[in-house]
Amino acid sequence: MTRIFSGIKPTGHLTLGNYLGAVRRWAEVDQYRADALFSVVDLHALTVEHDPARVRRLSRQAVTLLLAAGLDPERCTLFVQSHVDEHARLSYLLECTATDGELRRMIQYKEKSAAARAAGQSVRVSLLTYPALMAADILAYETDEVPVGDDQTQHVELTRDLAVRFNQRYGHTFTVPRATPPKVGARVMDLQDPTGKMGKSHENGAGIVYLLDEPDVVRRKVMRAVTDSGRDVAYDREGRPGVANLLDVLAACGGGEPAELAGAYTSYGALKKDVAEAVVEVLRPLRERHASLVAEPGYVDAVLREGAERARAVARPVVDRAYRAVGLLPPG
Ligand code: AQP
Repeated sequence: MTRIFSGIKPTGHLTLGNYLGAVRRWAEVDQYRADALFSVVDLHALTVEHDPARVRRLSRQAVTLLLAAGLDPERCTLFVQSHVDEHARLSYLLECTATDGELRRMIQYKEKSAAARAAGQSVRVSLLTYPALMAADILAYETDEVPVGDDQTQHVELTRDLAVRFNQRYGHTFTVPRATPPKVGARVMDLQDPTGKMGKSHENGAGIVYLLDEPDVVRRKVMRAVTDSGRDVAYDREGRPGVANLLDVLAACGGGEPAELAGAYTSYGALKKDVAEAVVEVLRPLRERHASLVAEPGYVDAVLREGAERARAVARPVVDRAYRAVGLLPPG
């Protein structure tokens, strides 16, 4: 059976980008067709300045939202990364497989290290080694497919390179995975800066629709989305990224092809109204289920306990094998 692994970082409140680009497909498709593991990858949230209490709170909220979005613990394994030691154990071996040049070439490292320096902050070593940890997340589970949005495909490519290199050097140890981006919703852009992705850790909340936003907040954000000075509605990602993003979101929420949907509108106002209502409807059941799950903390704890146990049982033999392969003496 195909094995799937994917994760989400507790670096902010989950966004519409997370949902349309990743979580919806995990819930609606992936957990039914494969042996799927999904993780709130909390160690990754420590690679930049962080507030411990916030990371803890956001980790729990992310798990609760994933359940609310439809992940079914009877069908998939849902766990928190730091509950399974094998991720950190394997990450070190992969740091010993990667080169510093490879890690420095990662777009995310370049962007985030530049932003930290510009803000007068130092850059944590873990920001550079982040892709080795991400590779460990994937390779520990003999993963075949990694369903991620476009923004993560470079890291999955590096994971493939590391797996191939490790296997060549030390003997076959890892399955070589591949990224599987969704057909629609692969890259939801920020409503205020449609040339940049809608990312949960980004500063400008006005351009980001959070999954727990009240319907009126969603409407306001969509109605204020940046478009351009043109009047006719056309789908042109390069020339008119704001309008194209709205059409992409409409297609992802309500169906249809963005370019065809454009033909039904003669004004930006009408388009925005329909986008806002489509998003509100997609988020409504999710917000309702989230509210009832918050009232059942014991259930969420039990899901996480069992998820970590199942994940550990898969990862441990793989990571032990990798430790032996590189020449580390097994404990007696
Ligand atoms: N805007 C997006 N459009 C489509 N997919 C997206 N994903 C994230 N943003 C978009 C996908 O959601 C999954 C989990 O993402 P993440 O937690 O790694 O990224 P984030 O929400 O973008 O969080 P950050 O902290 O704000 O991320 P960075 O550091 O990248 O700026 C992934 O499958 C991702 O592709």
